[in-house]
Amino acid sequence: MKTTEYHSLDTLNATAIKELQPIGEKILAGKRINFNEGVLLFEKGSLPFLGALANYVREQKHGDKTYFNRNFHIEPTNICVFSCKFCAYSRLYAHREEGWELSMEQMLDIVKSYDGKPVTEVHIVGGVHPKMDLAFFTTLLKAIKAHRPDLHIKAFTPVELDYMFRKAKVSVEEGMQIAHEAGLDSLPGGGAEIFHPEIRTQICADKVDAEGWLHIHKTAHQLGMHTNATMLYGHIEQYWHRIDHMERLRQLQNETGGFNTFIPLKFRNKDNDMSNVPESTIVEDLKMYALARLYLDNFAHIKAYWPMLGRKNAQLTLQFGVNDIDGTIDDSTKIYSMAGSEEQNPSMSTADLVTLIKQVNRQPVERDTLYNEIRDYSNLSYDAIVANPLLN
Ligand code: V47
Ligand code: SF4
Repeated sequence: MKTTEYHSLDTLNATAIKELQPIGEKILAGKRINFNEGVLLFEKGSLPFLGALANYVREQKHGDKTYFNRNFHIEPTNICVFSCKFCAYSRLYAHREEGWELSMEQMLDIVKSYDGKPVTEVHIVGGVHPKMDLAFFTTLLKAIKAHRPDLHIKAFTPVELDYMFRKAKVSVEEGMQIAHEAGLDSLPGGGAEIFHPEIRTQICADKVDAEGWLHIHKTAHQLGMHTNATMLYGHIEQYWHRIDHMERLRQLQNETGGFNTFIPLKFRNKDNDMSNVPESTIVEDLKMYALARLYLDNFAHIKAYWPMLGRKNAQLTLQFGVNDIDGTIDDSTKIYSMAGSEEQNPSMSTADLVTLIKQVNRQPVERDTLYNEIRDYSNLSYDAIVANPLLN
């Protein structure tokens, strides 16, 4: 077994971080790192080195604050015209008896089941169903808003929107205007995968490309909407593809400032056409979060999606640049459980989420979708939260 020999602290410094020290100093001075520096950090940065830097940046931006929100998910269907190789969740229309298709009434019933509950957001994302078109979804958006006007609707990835707009024969600008006027408040981050065509053509060749994805987000930003961005990492891509992905996001963010959050999504390999590709280790996962925090200096927030990572790992990410751990969610999210995540029924109460954050000495703060702070839970005990129907 290979062991590292450390003769003194000085040797430790010299061997482990000499090459990376100027990059570290740049970060500590608040300067932006470039593409090559990002790749070098991935290739040569040790986890403690990257973690210390990412934690520094996180604390500069947010102190100990760790955000979560109270939301629920609706997945209208898993029928999909596309066949992304990593997707364990979708079924082709020809095999629709193996999948699900929620009717308008069923989706409204889900919304109504949260009546009186203090959720602030509904997250709606699913497969690309050939019959659920722009007219269907604008009717849904209007019906949700009519029932609960204060609920923030974060819905549809550019993959779904691009298909809807093309089918309705409207431009991206017209389509986004229609959807926004019907009640669409913001866009989630999905469908981004890996932007670079060298990888994208191998894992999801037939859906919207990088330029199309970025154009839809840019159009949303120009309408005053905020959006998220994701990256599906830890499969066949190399480090430079990840940096390329983040570079494209950083450039658009420079232009519009419309992104709220970046969410690295760890590839899970169960029951899909990439099951032969091993999953990344927790060390790689934490490096990814740290690099996201370091490279995306113009993104306010880095989010860990706990249903995919598991609760204990989500706690760890809070030391590696992450300042948001999504929401309470509900057990209807299937895209990860079907691809093998630990969380088969991803649901956590507010009291559980707050405990998870407090256990690692961070400050739990409930936010809305746009990061307006709703409540600081630092001084509320588990029992006090559980006892208060407005909080749990
Ligand atoms: O785009 C699909 C990913 C995404 C797998 O904006 C997989 O707040 C891992 O974007 N292994 C959709 N990931 C989900 C998404 C999302 C999730 C949580 C919060 C937000 C937000 C957005 O799920 C897809 C794809 O990248 N995905 N299959 C898989 N096997
Ligand atoms: Fe369809 Fe989305 Fe699955 Fe791709 S990832 S096959 S677009 S549901």
